[in-house]
Amino acid sequence: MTTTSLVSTDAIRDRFSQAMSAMYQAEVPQYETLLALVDEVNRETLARDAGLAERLEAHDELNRLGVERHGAIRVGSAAELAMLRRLFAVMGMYPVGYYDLAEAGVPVHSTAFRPVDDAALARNPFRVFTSLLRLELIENEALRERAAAILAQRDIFTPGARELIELCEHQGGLTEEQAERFVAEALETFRWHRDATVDLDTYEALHAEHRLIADVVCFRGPHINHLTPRTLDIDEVQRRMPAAGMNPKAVIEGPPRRDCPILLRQTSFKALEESIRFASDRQGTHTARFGEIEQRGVALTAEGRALYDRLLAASRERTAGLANEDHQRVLAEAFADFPDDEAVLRRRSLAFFEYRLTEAGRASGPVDTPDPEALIERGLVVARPITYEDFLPVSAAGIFQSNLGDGGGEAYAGNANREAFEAALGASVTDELSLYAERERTSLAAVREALAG
Ligand code: OOG
Ligand code: NI
Repeated sequence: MTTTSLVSTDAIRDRFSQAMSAMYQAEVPQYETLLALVDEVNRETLARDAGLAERLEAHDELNRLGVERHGAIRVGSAAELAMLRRLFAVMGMYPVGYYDLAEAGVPVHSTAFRPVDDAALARNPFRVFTSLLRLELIENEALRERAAAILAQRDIFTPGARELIELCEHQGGLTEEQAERFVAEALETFRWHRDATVDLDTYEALHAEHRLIADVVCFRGPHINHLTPRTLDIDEVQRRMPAAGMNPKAVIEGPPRRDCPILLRQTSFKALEESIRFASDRQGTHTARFGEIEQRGVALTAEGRALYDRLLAASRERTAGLANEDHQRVLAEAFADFPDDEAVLRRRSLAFFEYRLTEAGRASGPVDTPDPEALIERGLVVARPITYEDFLPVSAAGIFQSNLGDGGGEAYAGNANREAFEAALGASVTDELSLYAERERTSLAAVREALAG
């Protein structure tokens, strides 16, 4: 192979996420409004909280604050999902996590394509939550077959994208010029199409079965259905959305506001009704695209996650039907049993931390203990919460459902089927917990080794 230099996967992902953002802002003007609101609230939050501003600056996060954190698409077949896996690999994005949403009445299962190592996450953490329609859950056999037949006829990738993916796989990367073409070609897969591939009657039949089925089956491609910037104050953005002309979903998903944020909090403006031209020239509408915001906290261990799931489940009856302010208040009460102190989260192994030497630690000679808490007490080591980089099935279902109208919530009989998902994907999904555990373990081992003398 020649020594023509190849662009890093991180750089390609960064450019792609920027191109996607520009496209989505042009396609959905209300998303631009959301970005402006998020920016305004972020600025105010930073002005009010100098400590936060300093921490973000120190971790080199300030200049990337405005960069989108994730987006989402839904595809219809194994072939589409498997090709997407190869497309995302060009950008250093790999399938992490398995999410079953059938239980929550959404006939899909999902993964997140995302960067995996620390450096890549720090450079640009852009992820795409990717759902595969589970046609097998459609009971009406004729409709199921019709949907499969329609899907079999489309190719959601451009020939150029296919070529460049193959080239990348053979070459081990893309050159500058190829990367630029790749971004443009890949973007086509995510573009909105005002023309449906089916007639209005077919759309309506699929829509009546489940709105999501119509969304996946009736168009030329899996249009990006939302993008999600990072907010520093999700409660405030939620409050201000109506005045800025947006219709927020009823409640913020995830844990309540806390001193030590955990996992992921999310909310969105609801999907807009957009006009569509159906085959044989009839007009109609389709509701699919929205804008979301997220605020992330520390990743939880299996124990921490079990506690989170338990408290969330226990709060469900009490929060049902409440408007956001009350919902959040009751949720906060329900989470009183979840320690809200970094040291306690660490000592009780509820959350993951990354250990580093302090200056004193670097200057120190050998130490007589490997116990991280003792090392922290002596000022030789600091522990920093590891940010949760993944998604939450209950929250994801809440986001889906806020856009499905009434009656979208009945569970499907089919169970989670990770094997089937992985078979469709053509690869296994990485277990997210193992990634955090590994990062914690490596950091602790390095610190111990340095202090062991
Ligand atoms: C995906 C909804 C889930 C999230 O952030 O949890 C999601 C979709 O609507 O396709 O994006
Ligand atoms: Ni999302």
